Amino acid sequence: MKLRYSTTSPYARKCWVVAIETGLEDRIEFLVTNAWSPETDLPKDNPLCKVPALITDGGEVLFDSPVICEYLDSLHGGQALLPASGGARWAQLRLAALADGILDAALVKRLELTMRPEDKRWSNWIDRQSAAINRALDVMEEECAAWGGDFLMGHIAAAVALGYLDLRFAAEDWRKGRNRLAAWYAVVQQRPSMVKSFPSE
Ligand SMILES: N[C@@H](CCC(=O)N[C@@H](CS)C(=O)NCC(=O)O)C(=O)O
Repeated sequence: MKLRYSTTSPYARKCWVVAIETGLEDRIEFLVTNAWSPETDLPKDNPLCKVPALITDGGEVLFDSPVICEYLDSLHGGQALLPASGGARWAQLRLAALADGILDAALVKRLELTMRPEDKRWSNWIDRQSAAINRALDVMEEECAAWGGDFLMGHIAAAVALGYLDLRFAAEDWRKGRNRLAAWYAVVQQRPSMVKSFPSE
């Protein structure tokens, strides 16, 4: 398999963490891809021109990150990162969606702040993203005590989202007023999968 990724893409990092956690990393060739380069050939694999994109051994291309993560989870014989059915499955899917929503809002905010000319920025739009991120973090703060020692699909997405906030919005300090979530993250960020996939510019 080949994973088109970038070293700072949190969506790609989720796939990388899943690959390590499931013991599949050695079966994947990692291909650094700059989705923003005008010369990129990424659209031949992903018409949306986004990373990550996974080219399977059969030559099929999978995107986006939740699909790739679930596909990888289907390839190993260990404990499923996404429970097959029941409440546990919905809990992980819901948490993963919450975490991906943080990423989506954070990325919109970052693009607005780094790519759009300053005089064309829309502060209400930026504030709306910040509010969504903060509400989602508050939900995680309320719920994380029940996550226990598991590191399943939703937990991976949550850890990667928090890591991305540290990378791009450190000054906003998501930990403030969220001691339980901060304590949870302090533990999971030390997992070998999180250490190895730590973003590099
Ligand atoms: N929903 C997608 C989001 C992927 C995404 O937005 N990737 C960014 C990099 S972090 C990208 O490639 N952006 C290029 C673009 O939006 O044109 C996923 O989960 O994979």
